[in-house]
Amino acid sequence: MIQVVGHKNPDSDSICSALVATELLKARGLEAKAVRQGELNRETQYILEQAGVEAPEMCTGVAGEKIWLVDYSDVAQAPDDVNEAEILGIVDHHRLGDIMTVNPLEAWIWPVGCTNTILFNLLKMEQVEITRPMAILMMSAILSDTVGFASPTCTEKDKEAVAALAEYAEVTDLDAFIKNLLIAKTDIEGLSAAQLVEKDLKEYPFNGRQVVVGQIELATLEQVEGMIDALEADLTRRCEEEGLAFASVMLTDITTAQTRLLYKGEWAEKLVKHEKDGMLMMENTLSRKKQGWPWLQQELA
Ligand SMILES: [Mn+2]
Repeated sequence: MIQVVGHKNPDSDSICSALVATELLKARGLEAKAVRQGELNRETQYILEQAGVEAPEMCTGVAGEKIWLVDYSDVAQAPDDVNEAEILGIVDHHRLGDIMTVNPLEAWIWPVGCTNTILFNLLKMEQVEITRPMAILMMSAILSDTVGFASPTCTEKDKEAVAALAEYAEVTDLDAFIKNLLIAKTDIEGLSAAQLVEKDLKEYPFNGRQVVVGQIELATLEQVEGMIDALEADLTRRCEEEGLAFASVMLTDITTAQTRLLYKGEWAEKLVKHEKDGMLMMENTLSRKKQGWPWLQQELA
């Protein structure tokens, strides 16, 4: 049995790509199951409901198992016992991480907007039947990762995939489909500061230390207006408890591509010069991968 496992703190792409990659492996005649490393966010719950698909089961460890990784290739985002697993495959659209394998593996790493775009192309290439639920999973994940095609990570391949998948999914009004998805994506009602920071938090090793960069996608920055102090306090707490050199969270208005960065830690002083009126605003910044994190690496170096 091959376990297909997305990254820690799973987003919609990570969950949907685990489910779809499992179908690809099954179509090859292999036994496979999708697993997840954490709770589903609201957007993912909404997508699974639309598709009528069960969530992957919780991953309880991969030691001694054969696994595929989807949507990452970093040890920090893998199950803690990944070094005791046999990695057979990777499907990803991030920079190449630090995973090592013992045996040759199948790796599909493309610079596109979403792991599901790669999977869609693999399914086509291998002439695997694309069911309506699979199509909904894939197109939702692509629209989520590319923020409805607005992200600079979006490529022609992502657009082509969604256009084709909309037919399999029998979606006739794509604008309404995107709107409903983005409403689910930006729903943060009732979440605590700690839950918000945790929502989409990624850890990176950098210059011998650990840093974290979270992102909260919003319909307007006003959604978190009353929570700035609590969010900053949570970043400070994480630095103290986990020995991080830097903890940050991007507050991104996905309708205007304006991002406010909250940040704490020993290295925070390196960024103060970019503040205006006590705020660090990143204009035209939607993507952590292509914009936020590359800029931070340059500033923190
Ligand atoms: Mn992704």
